[in-house]
Amino acid sequence: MTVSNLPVLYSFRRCPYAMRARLALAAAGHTVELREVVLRDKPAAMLEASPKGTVPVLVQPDGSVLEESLDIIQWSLDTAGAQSIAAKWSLDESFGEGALRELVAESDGPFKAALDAYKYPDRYPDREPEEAREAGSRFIARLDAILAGRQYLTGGSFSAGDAAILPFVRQFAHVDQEWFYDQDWHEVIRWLDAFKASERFSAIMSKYKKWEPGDAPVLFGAGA
Ligand SMILES: N[C@@H](CCC(=O)N[C@@H](CS)C(=O)NCC(=O)O)C(=O)O
Repeated sequence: MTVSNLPVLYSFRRCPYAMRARLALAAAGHTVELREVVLRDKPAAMLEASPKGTVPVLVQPDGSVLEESLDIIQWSLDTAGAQSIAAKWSLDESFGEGALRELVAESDGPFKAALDAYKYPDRYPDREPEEAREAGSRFIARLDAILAGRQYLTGGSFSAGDAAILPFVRQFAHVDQEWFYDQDWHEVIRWLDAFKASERFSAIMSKYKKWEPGDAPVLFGAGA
């Protein structure tokens, strides 16, 4: 396969949406050309493909564009190699696809809003950081209950749900690690710490220099 046949992923290392897209692409066994974006100086080629200007963006060789991280996860699952990981939203009947999607929606909605207000109090003067942390904590407590007795959200295998939610829980934990690790969330702390120590995580957190047109292609994923 030549590089020109590979999808192009516009990505930003620390963006949790881009992180979950990279997690899903890697877990599904895909190889893409990664173009590291600096958000204050987005490349024209990315904006041409996706004028809304958020990362991640996945541009296929035929020119079609996925510009939402959940769509990139879904594409990763739909096209995953048969032998790849838990390439499903759910592997466990007791916590099915609908429930997992609802959990991801809560993560992307109320939890993300609480995370932002807690992490960036100056940007959200109308919301008390303590109240925001409390609201976020309710979601963490919900995850803690789900994770009791399971290694991952849907059972014994890393799933799209773990990929979709973990980068945001990591951000929440990092606002005040001392406080977070002092809470009674043993299951979430175990799940988060195992993720942070995993090969899977280090493989998606490599550092790349900002992409410039004409750069030699940088491959990311299974075939990199
Ligand atoms: N709904 C989008 C959200 C992506 C998003 O907001 N990404 C942020 C970075 S984490 C971004 O690109 N913001 C644009 C900017 O800061 O200019 C998705 O799921 O892909």
